[in-house]
Order: sequence, then C-alpha cells, then structure tokens
Amino acid sequence: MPVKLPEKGFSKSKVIADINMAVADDQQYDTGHILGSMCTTPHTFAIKIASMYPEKNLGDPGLFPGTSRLEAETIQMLGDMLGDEHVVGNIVGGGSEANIIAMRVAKKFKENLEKPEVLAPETVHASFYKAADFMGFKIKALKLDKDFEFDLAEFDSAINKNTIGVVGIAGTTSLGLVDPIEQMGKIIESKNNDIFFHVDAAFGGFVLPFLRDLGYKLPKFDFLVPQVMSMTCDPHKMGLNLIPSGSFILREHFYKDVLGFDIPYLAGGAFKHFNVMGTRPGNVVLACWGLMRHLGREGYRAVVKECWDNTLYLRERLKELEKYIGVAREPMINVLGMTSNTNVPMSEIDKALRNKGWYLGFFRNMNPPIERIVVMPHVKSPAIDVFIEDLGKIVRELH
Ligand code: 0PR
Repeated sequence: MPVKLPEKGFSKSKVIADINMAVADDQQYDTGHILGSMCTTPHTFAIKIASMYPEKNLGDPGLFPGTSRLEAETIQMLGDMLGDEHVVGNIVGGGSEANIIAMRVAKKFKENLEKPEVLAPETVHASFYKAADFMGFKIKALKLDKDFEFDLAEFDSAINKNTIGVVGIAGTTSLGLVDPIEQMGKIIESKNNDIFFHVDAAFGGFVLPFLRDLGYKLPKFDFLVPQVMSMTCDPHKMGLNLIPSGSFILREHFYKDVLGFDIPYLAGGAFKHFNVMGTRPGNVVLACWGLMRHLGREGYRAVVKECWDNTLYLRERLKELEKYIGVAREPMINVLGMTSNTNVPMSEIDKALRNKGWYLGFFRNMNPPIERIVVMPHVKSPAIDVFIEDLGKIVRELH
C-alpha cells in the first residue's frame, strides 16, 4: 500500500521510532562488514559543523559570501594537496558531478566537431558514460593488458582530430591503480591540439598525497604534471566529510569565468553557476573546510597510514588462502581486488560472502571478474581476521 501524507501529523517520538525500525535494516560501517564501499562514517567534527549551519545555500552565494569564501579556500587547500594551490573550482555533489563538469568544459572548447570523442582507459568510472550520454560524445575506451595497464603507443595513435579530451585515473574504482599521467601529458602536448586533460582522483586524491608524504615512491598523478587541466577529488570518500561532497578543481581561472551559466535574478545578486546542481548545501562545504583545517596534513597522513597498514595486513593474511584466492594486482593504495585461483567462479564466492553478511564490490564484467575490498577507516584488523576465517571456510566448502 502506498504511504499517504498523514492529515494530522504523528508525534516526533512515533516518527523517530518508525525511522529507527526502517534503518535497522541498513548495514552499518562500524560492524566492519562493509568491505566494498568508498564511503565511511563521516568525522564527528564534520558532522558537528554541518549540523550547525543547515540553511546555507551556495546556489545563491551572494547571500552567503562568508561560506562562499570558505568554499574557495577549500578548493585552494585541495589544490595545495594536489600540486598547485593557484586553482579554482567548486565543491560539488560527488565524483560523478565533478567528472560531468570536466567533460562539459572539454566539449565546450571544441564545439564544432561532428563526432567528438573522449579517450579514457576502459576502467573509467560510469560517470563518464553518463556525461557522454548527456552531452552526445563518444568514449573511446583503451583496452588494458593483464596487468590492467594500457599501451602508451596505442594511446598515442588513438588521439585524432575528434579527440576533445583525455581522462586519466589516479586510483581506479576497481583496483586503485594510477594511470601513467606524466607520460600521457607528454603525448597530449606533442599533439599540439588543445586536448583537455582531466584526472579523476575521486578516490585517490585523499590517499596518494599522504602516501607520498609517508615516503612511498609514487608517479606524478596531479597538477605537478603541467598538462593536467582539471581534477576530481572527493571529500566524501577518504576525506571523511559528509555526503554530498566532491570537488572539481581547475587549473585555469579562465574556463570558470567564461563557462558559468548566468543567473541574473538571485536574491544575493547576479551569479554564474558552474555546478550541475543549483541549490546546493553550504554546510558540507563548511564541514569540509573545518575538517581539513582541523586534521591538517598530519591528521590525514595518520588516517591513510592506518588504512594502508591494514591493506598490507589483509594482503598478508590472504596469502594463507593462496591456493584458492589471488590478487588481480598487488595493491598500490588501500583498494585490493581478489580473483579466483581455481575454477570456482568469483560470483559463487561473492554470493556465499553476502550470505554470511560481508559486502564487497563484485566487478562481474571485468576479465577476470574481481571482488573488490576498499580498506576504509572502518575496516580494522579484527574484522579482517574474521573475514579471512569466513572466506577460508567458504572457499574450502566450494571446492
Ligand atoms: N571516480 C571514481 C574513480 C570513483 O571510484 C567514483 C565512485 C566516482 C568517480 C564517482 O563518485 P560519486 O559516487 O561520488 O559520484 N566510486 C565508487 C564506486 O562506484 C562509489 C561508491 C561509494 C560505491 C560507496 C559504493 C559505495 O558503497 O564504486
């Protein structure tokens, strides 16, 4: 039966009881059983700030110039993390919105092409396919080899007069791998063809800079590569901020100045919108600014170190099941992809894990199919121990 808007409202306690009954069906991060998510419980300080200022609307920034100023500063701090603090941009609804905006910028500067194409590795996130569908361009997907890498010579020859943009990924959705951004940049430059180069660091953006700080040798993946024009980096993933918060960061102020949509009648005065969303939450922006100022590099480094240590622990413990379970690649960041080492399909293993209350990401259309674990801050070593025990029982039963 469809639920009706009640004529007379229920008491707050009755309503809360009803909500509590419904959310009792939800999974909880703190059980440690959600192994396949890129989100986690937001930091309590971010929750506190967001609940203090729920009315802030950055769709009308003229009414909220203070919040708007802190949005610009948040983007500068993100830029500082990613190799260039002289950037502009916006906090957006998430990685998908940021990627859609990036593709719009790429397309805007090559509007006269009949068959526009964006070149991207086949591991590219679904949001680029959404953008392609909305805006009428084609994604030319680069095939990956058995190590999930693409051939740079093939990349070079795939660029043609229809190429409006190139996407590189710093932390792929499935395996957390980083594309050869620096080499891609050099090839793009050699074409002399105004190709827009966007790096999707939705997940890796809050991980790679801190692994670099911790002394890991990492290839350049960010604005340190001069050809990179824009980046996606999501505070609502490893940034520990509230949903919805992604970021779209642009190196050149020029694009933002020319490409905004004029909204002349706003209460706070005329403004150009760059986001897809109109009315949008300012409280999560304030929370993001506050959390970044509070944690600092040191705080984020500690978060990343713990996740990385747990990733290495998980990797070690998985070796006990090597006869049955392998890894698609040794993890580069806190994302690990398991594969089946026998003829038992990964889909069966995924099903059995779900039956035991473990929630991983099953990439059924990859070759080989991959069961992804994201070692987020809520995934701790005691949960990893229980997981290995359950996984061990499952694979032994299935053989
Ligand atoms: N770019 C990359 C590289 C991503 O991995 C993701 C999301 C996005 C862009 C899009 O970000 P938004 O979801 O913020 O728009 N990656 C995760 C995924 O699709 C998102 C996710 C998060 C999935 C939590 C499940 C989950 O429980 O796997």
